[in-house]
Amino acid sequence: MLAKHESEMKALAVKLFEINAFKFGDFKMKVGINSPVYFDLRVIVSYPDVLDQLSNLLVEYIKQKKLTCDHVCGVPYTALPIATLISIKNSKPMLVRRKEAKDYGTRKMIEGKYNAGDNCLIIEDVVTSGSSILDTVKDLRAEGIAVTDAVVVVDREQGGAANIAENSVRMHSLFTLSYLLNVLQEAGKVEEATVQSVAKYIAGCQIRSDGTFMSDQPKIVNEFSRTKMRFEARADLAKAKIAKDLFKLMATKKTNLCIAADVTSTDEILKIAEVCGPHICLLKTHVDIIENFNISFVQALKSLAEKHNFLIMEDRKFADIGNTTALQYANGIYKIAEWANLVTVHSLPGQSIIQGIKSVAANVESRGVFLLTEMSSQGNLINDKYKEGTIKMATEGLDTDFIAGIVCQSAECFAFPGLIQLTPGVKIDEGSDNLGQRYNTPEFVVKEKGADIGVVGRGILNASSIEKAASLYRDRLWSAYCDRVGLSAN
Ligand code: 5BU
Repeated sequence: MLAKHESEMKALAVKLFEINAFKFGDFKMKVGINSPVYFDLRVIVSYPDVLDQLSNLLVEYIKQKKLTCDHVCGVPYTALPIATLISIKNSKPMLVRRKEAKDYGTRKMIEGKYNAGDNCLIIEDVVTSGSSILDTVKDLRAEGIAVTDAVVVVDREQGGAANIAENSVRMHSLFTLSYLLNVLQEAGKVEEATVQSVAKYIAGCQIRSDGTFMSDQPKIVNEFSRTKMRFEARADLAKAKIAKDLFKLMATKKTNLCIAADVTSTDEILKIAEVCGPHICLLKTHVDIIENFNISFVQALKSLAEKHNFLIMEDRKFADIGNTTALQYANGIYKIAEWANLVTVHSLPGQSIIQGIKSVAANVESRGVFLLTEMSSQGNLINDKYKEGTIKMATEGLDTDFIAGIVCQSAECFAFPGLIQLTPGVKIDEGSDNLGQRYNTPEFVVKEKGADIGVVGRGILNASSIEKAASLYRDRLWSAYCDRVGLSAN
């Protein structure tokens, strides 16, 4: 720990969280079990200011610890840019360890100029069991290079320090996981419950350097499995402010029903909003099907949203380049940006579509998008590669603070608990319409398919009493959610 630079340390910890260099969720680890916390420091190469700040603090830390060396060597690959900066700032030559020996020329594992007997300081990004450090140490020692110390950015506190100490290497960590968690809690970025869940997991999951667990049967409870978590806890993990708000709204109002107000007159929509308002978390529009759109309609709809505490989503399914989408979102007759809290967006054009919308959003905190990852219609052309790319955009892209959720049909689509799954194609009588729409029951979409919010249009709109139908769908969707997370429905 670097006491002298506490405020910089804290600022960097928060920054790393904000750029998704570490996140909470349900992650598959190398050691074969899932973890509730995941570090991915590879992203820092996209943020030169963060990389610079981090390397400055590491240089200070090395000075404070009085670690002297002839060379520095980063554990491949994530730590390489960090080690490069330390090498330059400390004027210490670098060594590079290959991951595989070349199959031509020299079969050297270590690149750079050195002499047997030189001393090398190891630089690593994140330590779990310490096995990656030990692989690098082995190759350096095979060349006669002495290794006694390793400087790491984050120690996950799962046994790594002890494992490498057994091989006569001292570990010095700039951050420990507990320090990072405390800083995030102090900064109001995560709740105490989240910190406790991670702590419980780490305590129950100590690992040896060969990847086996310390206890015969590690008691690993990952409390961050998306479909098992309650909305309140997921609000804490959400990156987008609007997703946090929607999770909380659902939990307080006890509803995960979105009504698709697919009617063509403003009066009809306002009637739906007035009558069904108390039962819904979200009212979804297709503004371009309205025959008599006008600005006073928008004002009336916004007042009803406030009165009954629901959000408005325009299901516009934007799909153009960033600039055109920005114009479509903010301008024209509808001026969607002014009244829709959320809009749906195709990931097809790539990251730029999100940037376009975000650039003209009325207020980034009260706006956001849902990315379409799967569709309910028969024969749609979305494939696995497209889906993977979409989820990557929602969890690792530059605008995760603007992505509230995913429109999809299955729980397998994504694991991150901070995103909301919105699932259309819901009806008490399953089946299909005559234009390719496919329906599943509220229980099936929530319990089997991972839906957080169920979208119901004609199931309610065609009922003799839309108020009663909305109340019925609300009860069925909410009970299914309660069952799923182990809550009592009342
Ligand atoms: P329905 O009347 O319950 O079939 O209405 C479903 C609504 O959800 C409708 O507004 C569609 O445009 C919307 N929808 C959908 O049905 N399927 C999808 O995959 C997506 C949106 Br994305």
